Amino acid sequence: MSALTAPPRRYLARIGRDERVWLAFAVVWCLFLFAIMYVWQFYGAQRTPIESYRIEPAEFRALTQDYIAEYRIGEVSGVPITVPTEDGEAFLAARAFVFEPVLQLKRGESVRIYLSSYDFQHGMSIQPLNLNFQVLPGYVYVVNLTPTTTGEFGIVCNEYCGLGHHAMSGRIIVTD
Ligand SMILES: [Cu+2]
Repeated sequence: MSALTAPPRRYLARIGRDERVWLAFAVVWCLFLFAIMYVWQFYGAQRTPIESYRIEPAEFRALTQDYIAEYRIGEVSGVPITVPTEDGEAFLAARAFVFEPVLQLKRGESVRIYLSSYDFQHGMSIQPLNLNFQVLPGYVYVVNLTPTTTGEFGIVCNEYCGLGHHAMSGRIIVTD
C-alpha cells in the first residue's frame, strides 16, 4: 500500500488482544493514581493547603498592610521584613511582580501563613524545597508551615503573570 492511499475503513473492527491488555493496564493505572491522591493527602509528607476562604483582593491588601505595619522588623531591597504575630500568624501577598513581605520565621515554630494575591494569579514556589502553591486573587489559602532547617529560602513565581514574571521573587528567612 502506498503512503498516499487512505487506510482501510475498519474503525469498528475488534481490537487485538495486545491492545486490549494495554488499554486495561492503562485504565487500572489511572484508577490507581486517582485513588492514591487521597492517600497522599493524608499520609504524604507534602500536603497542599485544604483550608481556604474567599476574600476581596482589596480587603486582603488592607489586612496585609496592617500586618506589615505592626510586625515589620526591617527591610531588604525595598521589601519589608516581618515576623509572625504572637498567635503564629503571618500574611504573604503576591502582586505584580513581587512577594511581600519577606517572612522571618523561627525554626521549629509553626506558622499559619495567609497567602493570596492583590491582582493576578501567581504561583508560590519555595526553593530549593520545591513546595508549590497556587496564589489566586479572591481566595486566601492557609499554609501551615513548620520550618525544620535554618537559612534563606527563595520564593519564585511559577505561574506566568505578566511581563515582569521572570523577575518575580520573594524570600523566607528561618533563624534559630
Ligand atoms: Cu508570575
